[in-house]
Amino acid sequence: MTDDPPRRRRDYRIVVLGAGGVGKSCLTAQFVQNVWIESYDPTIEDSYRKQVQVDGRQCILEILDTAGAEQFTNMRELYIKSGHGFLLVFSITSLSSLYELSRLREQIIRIKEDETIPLVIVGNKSDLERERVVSRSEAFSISHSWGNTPYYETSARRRANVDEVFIDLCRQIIRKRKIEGWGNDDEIDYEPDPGPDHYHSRRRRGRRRLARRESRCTIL
Ligand SMILES: Nc1nc2c(ncn2[C@@H]2O[C@H](COP(=O)(O)OP(=O)(O)OP(=O)(O)O)[C@@H](O)[C@H]2O)c(=O)[nH]1
Ligand SMILES: [Mg+2]
Repeated sequence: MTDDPPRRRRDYRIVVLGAGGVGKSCLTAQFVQNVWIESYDPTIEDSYRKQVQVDGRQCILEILDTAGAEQFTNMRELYIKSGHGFLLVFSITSLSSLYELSRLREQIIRIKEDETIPLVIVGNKSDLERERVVSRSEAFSISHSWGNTPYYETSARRRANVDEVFIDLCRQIIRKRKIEGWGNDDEIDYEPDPGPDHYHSRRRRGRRRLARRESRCTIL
């Protein structure tokens, strides 16, 4: 496996992948900062840091929001190498965006040399039911063929199931670390807590520079 131990045992590097325009940035912005973004500004690369509590355990999530547009995907291999878990996002209004996920999953398995990498399939834009072209059964059959990879339908617009997809992924990472004996996750950190959320962005225009603010997501 190429999965390096993290600097801190409770660092969870989450990579958000999927075709252009499916809503990766909107989902990430809703999760990290509770904001809805109406306009479309293709991402080059954005990274966020957020502290969350999962089943009573404090976790630091490093979230990498990646580019769907082909011209910006040259860094993808590097992102995949460093990721501990992946959100594979498609839009329920685009069949080709669903098919793109198979290619991405194959790439992840090849690069990580591991078929048990934490993954969540995300069918976004569930508010656009009238424009749906991907049926739930079609998405579930892909989830089934991938060994029952969790499948969620989300709406970044309505903030539906947004926390759930990130937290599911964290739980999978925690479970995998326990199974693979990455030590006791409850041991002390190697580094001091980074404090409030951090944000780093590379984009063509600086339009979507979101305010830094301390936010937490607590799952009760
Ligand atoms: N109706 C609806 N529109 C959405 C939803 N999520 C995103 N959008 C819209 O879809 C467009 C693209 O969203 P982004 O989040 O920028 O898409 P992306 O996947 O990050 O695209 P790239 O950065 O190019 O890879 C924007 O205009 C959003 O407002 C959703 O859940 N519902
Ligand atoms: Mg984006």
